[in-house]
Amino acid sequence: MEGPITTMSQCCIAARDFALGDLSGDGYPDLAIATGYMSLMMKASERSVLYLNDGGRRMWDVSAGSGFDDPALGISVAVSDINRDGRPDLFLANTNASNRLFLNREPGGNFVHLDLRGLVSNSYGLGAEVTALVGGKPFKAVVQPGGEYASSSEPGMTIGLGSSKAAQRVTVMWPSGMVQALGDLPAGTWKTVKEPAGAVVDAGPDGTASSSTEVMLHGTLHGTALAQPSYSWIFHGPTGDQTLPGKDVMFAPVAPGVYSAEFTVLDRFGALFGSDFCIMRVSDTTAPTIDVQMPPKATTAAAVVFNGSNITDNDPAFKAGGKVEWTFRNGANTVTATGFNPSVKLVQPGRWNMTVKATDLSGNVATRSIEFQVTGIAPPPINFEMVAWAIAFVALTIIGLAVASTRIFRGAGAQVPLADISEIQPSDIRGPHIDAALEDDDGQHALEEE
Ligand SMILES: [Ca+2]
Ligand SMILES: [Ca+2]
Ligand SMILES: [Ca+2]
Repeated sequence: MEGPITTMSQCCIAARDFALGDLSGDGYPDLAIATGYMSLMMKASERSVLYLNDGGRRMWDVSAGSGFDDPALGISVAVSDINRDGRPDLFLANTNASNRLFLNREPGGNFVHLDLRGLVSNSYGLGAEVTALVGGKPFKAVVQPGGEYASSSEPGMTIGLGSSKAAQRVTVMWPSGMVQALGDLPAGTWKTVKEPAGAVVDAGPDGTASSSTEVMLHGTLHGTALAQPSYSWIFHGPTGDQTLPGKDVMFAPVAPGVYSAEFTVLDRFGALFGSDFCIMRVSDTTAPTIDVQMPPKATTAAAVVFNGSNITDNDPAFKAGGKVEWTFRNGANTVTATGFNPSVKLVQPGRWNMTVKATDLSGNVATRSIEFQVTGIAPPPINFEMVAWAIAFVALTIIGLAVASTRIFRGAGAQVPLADISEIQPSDIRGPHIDAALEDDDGQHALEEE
């Protein structure tokens, strides 16, 4: 609770447990301390201590006469308005004496009491922050009843008003982050506050869009306000996910298709508070883009491949299902082709006009025309070296044929190798055919007879 403790009446209290509660109903928390220090040093004469908060300026020790400081080893203290009179009472648990319940008879001011019931948050709204204006001053307290040793204060919240007639602009900020405004509550109000359960995250209705127009989407949170929320949209589409921060966003789809648009709300701790989605159907109103790579040379000699690989469209299905048509014109000559990379033979030399027409799956059309030159087939240049080789080849062939003819006619079948005749020995010209010619009648060789 707010209301700073500025001065302690004494120091070095061996506190075993403590509890805060506005015992005096002035809007400032008071303090009860159980001092039964559980150690070998503990003394049966320990006293629990009670302090009243003097308007945030100092703490007064009011133990004496309250009965709260009777000698006993107090180990646990809790605050709860037992008799429901708007004044928090005290419960003190002792180890060596009876437990004690103290009813609060401090003459105090007005009050407003709130009991919180969480629905999205925890049941008692533990951790909820309650703020208000009391007598023109801000009041702020956190519902945190637990924490005492083996006990718990009640989870309710008492707003001490002093002499003020009302707590103004009372607001509960729930642990969920939902902010619930209660308005002005008059003194004596005893109210059970339920956390809003009807909080609905709404992405809005399903809709349509096109690839050439933006659409604004509005996310809403019905039924409550949320403290420090974070809003975002995630569009799950044909080309992947796209995230846009904010509650109201401009949806500018590029690719056509069906998108799931998910609106997400995070609470102040970054935890998911809720989400919703809608369906956006995006039509294709964007024509393809034509980018053609012209071949470096086009001749009548051979077919040429025209590169349309860079013809693209916003529709990812274009490459598979789109249509690309090519028309080549040269006077009365017309050649057509289809596909992204057609192979085209243009037999007429001269200036040609090429028109490329790309049509996406939704019927959007783009065209582009390009002029280019087709060259004819020129006679090959004379290569004198080749001519010389050819002449030489022909000459050698003629010579070879002549030699062969000569040998055939001269030899009449005598297969005698040409040689220096002076070196020819009789045996060199001996052979079956010679031998037969030189044999005499008695079968002897004529040369041998010589
Ligand atoms: Ca007080
Ligand atoms: Ca009471
Ligand atoms: Ca398109």
